[in-house]
Amino acid sequence: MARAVLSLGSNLGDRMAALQGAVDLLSAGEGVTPVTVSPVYETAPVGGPDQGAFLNAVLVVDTAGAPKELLELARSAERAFERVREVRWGPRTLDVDVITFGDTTDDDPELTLPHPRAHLRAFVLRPWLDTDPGAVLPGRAPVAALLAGVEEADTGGEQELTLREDLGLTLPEEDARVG
Ligand code: PH2
Ligand code: MG
Ligand code: MG
Repeated sequence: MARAVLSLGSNLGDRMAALQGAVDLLSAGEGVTPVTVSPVYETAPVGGPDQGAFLNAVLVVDTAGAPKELLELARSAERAFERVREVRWGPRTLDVDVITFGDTTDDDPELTLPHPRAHLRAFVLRPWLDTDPGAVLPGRAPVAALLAGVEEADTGGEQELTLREDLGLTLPEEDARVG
């Protein structure tokens, strides 16, 4: 059993429906037990073309499967929301990224672990820290220290993010889950 951290993002269509749908589909995956879901943040788009604001959150799961099985589950959730990959880092209905898988570090280009840009992104670090104040990014540093560094470096406010207290994601009831 490994604990994995997944980043969820949407900036196209019904953003909350996509994020909650991702939580539901990932939680129903074979061998997957959801642990926690973070608060939802509205975040300025980082990189890519001019595009709308994202909603971002983090889902923590325990999984009995392999990293690439979790990646495939993430992709199937993206497909369920008809994600179309057009422009790299462009607008998307749903993006699900595997951020960490236990303490695994792996430079496999298909699934680099931890996610190669996680340490640079407030939209990953902030919600992750909310789920676990003691979180550590394997091979790097505590998430709290990484987030402080990102905030300090972000003098232009490009990584601005706002807690959306009016929104919330819920984990499925235990007896409604399969696997
Ligand atoms: N995802 C990206 C690129 N830029 N910016 C924000 N705020 N949130 C994202 O989820 C995001 C992004 C590539 O996946
Ligand atoms: Mg991404
Ligand atoms: Mg992705």
